[in-house]
Amino acid sequence: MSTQYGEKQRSSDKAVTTVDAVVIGAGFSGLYQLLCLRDKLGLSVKVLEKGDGVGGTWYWNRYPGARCDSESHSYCYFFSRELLEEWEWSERYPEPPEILRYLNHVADKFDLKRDIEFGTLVTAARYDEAANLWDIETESGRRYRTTYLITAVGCISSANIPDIPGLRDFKGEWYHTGQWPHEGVDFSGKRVGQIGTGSTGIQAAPVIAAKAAHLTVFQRTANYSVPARNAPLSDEFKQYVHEHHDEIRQIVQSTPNGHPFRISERKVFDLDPAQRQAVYDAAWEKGGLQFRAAFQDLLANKAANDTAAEFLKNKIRGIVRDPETAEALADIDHPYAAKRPPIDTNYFETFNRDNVTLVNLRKDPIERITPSGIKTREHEYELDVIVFATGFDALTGTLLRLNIEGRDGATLRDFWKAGPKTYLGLQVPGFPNLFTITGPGSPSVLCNMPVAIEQHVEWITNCIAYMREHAIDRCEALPEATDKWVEHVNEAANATLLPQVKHSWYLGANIPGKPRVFMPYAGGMARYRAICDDVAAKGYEGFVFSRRGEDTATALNDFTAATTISSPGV
Ligand code: NA7
Repeated sequence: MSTQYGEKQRSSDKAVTTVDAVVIGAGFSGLYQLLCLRDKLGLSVKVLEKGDGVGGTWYWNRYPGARCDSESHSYCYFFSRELLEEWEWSERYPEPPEILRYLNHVADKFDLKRDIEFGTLVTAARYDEAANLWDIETESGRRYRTTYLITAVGCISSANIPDIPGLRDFKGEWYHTGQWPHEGVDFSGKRVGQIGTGSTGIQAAPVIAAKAAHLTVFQRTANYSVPARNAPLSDEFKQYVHEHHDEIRQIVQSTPNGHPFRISERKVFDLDPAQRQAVYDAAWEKGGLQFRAAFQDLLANKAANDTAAEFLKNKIRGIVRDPETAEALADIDHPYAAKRPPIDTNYFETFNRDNVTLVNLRKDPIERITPSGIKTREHEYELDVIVFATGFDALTGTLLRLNIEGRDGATLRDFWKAGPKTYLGLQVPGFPNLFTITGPGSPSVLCNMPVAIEQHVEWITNCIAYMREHAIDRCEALPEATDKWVEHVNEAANATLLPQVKHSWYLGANIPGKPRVFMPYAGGMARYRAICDDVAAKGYEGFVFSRRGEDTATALNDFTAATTISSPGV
């Protein structure tokens, strides 16, 4: 224990809680991690959660129009047959209140809340090498000591509020969609300005426009969107789900993106233009993220992608009546689905309303926020409310804000200053026994999240179980394995069109000064799962196991040498 920290520790001993594991966050990942460590392994566990309830993303994102864009029957846990059988979703894409009901049901069913400290913001975590324990500080002053520290903080939980001059002087109300007031916002009779046209802005605009006196949408980058075709689930579909849990699980766990549909095996240029048009027409009618599964090569071949892009741009031109607005909305500069592809309910139709205006920031950029609205280079827009649908400091933002210090006081912020480096998205060298659920370098946001989460939680649980069975105190990613994994993450991304979008948050480009590194693993969830299984089967290849008091050079497994990333060819 370092002197400085040791002194602090003694002065507030009473407020220190010691447990086997601390999990940060009580969303999908934190709840399941608690259940696994406590009820399967018998560990003492505390979950530290900033919010006053479970739900993670869904606790915070309650903006108008918020809806999950994974289909409900796949946006759930698959680990418990009983849970699958007793829960019934009501719509194709659930809204936050329904997802929160589901997660509260899970938390109550498995009696999880007694081990969750709500309203607890973690402000720092330091590894104490001599004790092989993590010391965790919280905003309230309460402290925790733990062997295993597991972050379950989600990938899109740190709001990005752009630093536009003048915001402080704005006399109206303003909100970020990811920090939405729980009591809601009344837009009636108000002039609303919405900045941002990502998945969130595209969901929010139609709902805000239906209430507000006027909505002005400030668009920097035009975006594709496919109709979600949300609807209540029919009795027939609910019956199908109840009878096919195993099959649905098998599909979500074997597809590259964890969704309950398979990607077509046909390629775009296998079909003639008329046949292709028929495929796109059918996919448009079906709606949702499934559109990108219409052909197997949409994300690998630019010419193939161009055909989808042109189809979707033509849809915009066909829907939006004002030609100038239609052109600004269809002036999309990146391949379809190379940025996160939104799905919507009447987004483009919203621009046919008399009370909606589109401002094309590429032609007329925002200069500043004034006390009464937003001033672009050429116009001034009087506003009562500004809605920032401006996204998140994704994948790394929340992890860095935890102020994590590993071995020898090295900080995660410093280790990641040129971009995140992890082994399998699960661990970082120099940070023993720290596990990052859906961390950068894992499929995370490129996958239906609960599917990625279940795999990570189970892998971490098995790893900790293995350590305990073999009296191993410490697990740490090897630097060589980490470098190879980072290389592999880059290769996987470069085999797709994804890194070609220079302004994508997958690359960190939405945050000024953030290193431009492609962060999620684009090699597919099924392949990733097989790689992780293989690593574990080989005695946790690429990780080093050691006992307290021993250094990593006397590792208990055989993998101190550089390892190769096995590619099981799935
Ligand atoms: P996104 O996808 O990051 O979208 C943010 C939007 O805000 C996007 O249109 C940005 O334009 C825009 N933006 C950001 N900063 C500015 C400034 N300074 N000026 C103008 N416009 C700006 O976030 P979402 O919340 O929509 O979606 C995040 C994920 O949440 C989504 O993938 C789902 O998984 C759920 P840009 O494209 O950067 O030019």
